[in-house]
Amino acid sequence: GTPAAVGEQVDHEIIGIDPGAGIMKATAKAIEDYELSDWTLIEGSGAAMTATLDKAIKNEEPVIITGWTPHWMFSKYDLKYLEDPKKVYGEAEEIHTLGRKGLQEDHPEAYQFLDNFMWTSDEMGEIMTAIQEGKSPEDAAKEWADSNTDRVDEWTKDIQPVDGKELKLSYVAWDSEIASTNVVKYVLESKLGYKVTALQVEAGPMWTGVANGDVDASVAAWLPLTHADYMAEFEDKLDDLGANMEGVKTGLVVPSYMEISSIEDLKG
Ligand code: PBE
Repeated sequence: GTPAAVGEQVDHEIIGIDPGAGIMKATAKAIEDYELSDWTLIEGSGAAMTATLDKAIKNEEPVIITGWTPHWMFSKYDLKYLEDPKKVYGEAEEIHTLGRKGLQEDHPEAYQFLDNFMWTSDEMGEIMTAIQEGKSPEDAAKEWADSNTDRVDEWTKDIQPVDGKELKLSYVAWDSEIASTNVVKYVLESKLGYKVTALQVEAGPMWTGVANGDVDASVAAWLPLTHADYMAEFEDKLDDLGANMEGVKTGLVVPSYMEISSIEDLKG
């Protein structure tokens, strides 16, 4: 229906995720910059957001979510990003790998692999879809890595395996980061001889853990915009190993059957 009707149909609610996510800060800014003062951003989790999306689509009802790519929801449902003429959600976003200070000296083998690790949204998407269809993250990551040995070999080329050294990764339970962290964990363990703990935490602690050295690395930093606040706070206390994926994106997402096309259409 018309923009005004859409607001009423969805109770002026945007379905968000966990409060520490960068996309929540960006959406709060979108509400300000697009003058959407009668709209509320609902906090929850990635899982609660996709459950709400699924229910709305089954009922062919309108719904507005905070979404991102890569994500399995774009292959499962017919969805579209709302245009963002003010570029509140940024442009040319990447996912970066972070290492704690001293990682390169203490774990040169892991560091080299983490520095080499770079893949595509299609590759991540294969794992995300397998998990969404019911595989455990561990099994999905293992099966992907075992059937893409050429990729794994590139990332681990000329690195000598270690003998059971322990390594800690941190990540947030976003579907994209569940996929990447499990692949990295599996390669570190099966190819490089590490014993890896993957700590599932909130976004703030994911960054502070690497910055204060409690955690060795994370492959879940979205930059330059999504985690800009965290980066500004911690950039001197950690190493940015650069992009492990390019061309990622965040924004407001709706089912394609909704008639609105821009965030500006939410006004009024
Ligand atoms: N995300 C997925 C995260 C980064 C990864 C877009 C939900 C965020 O908004 O912080």
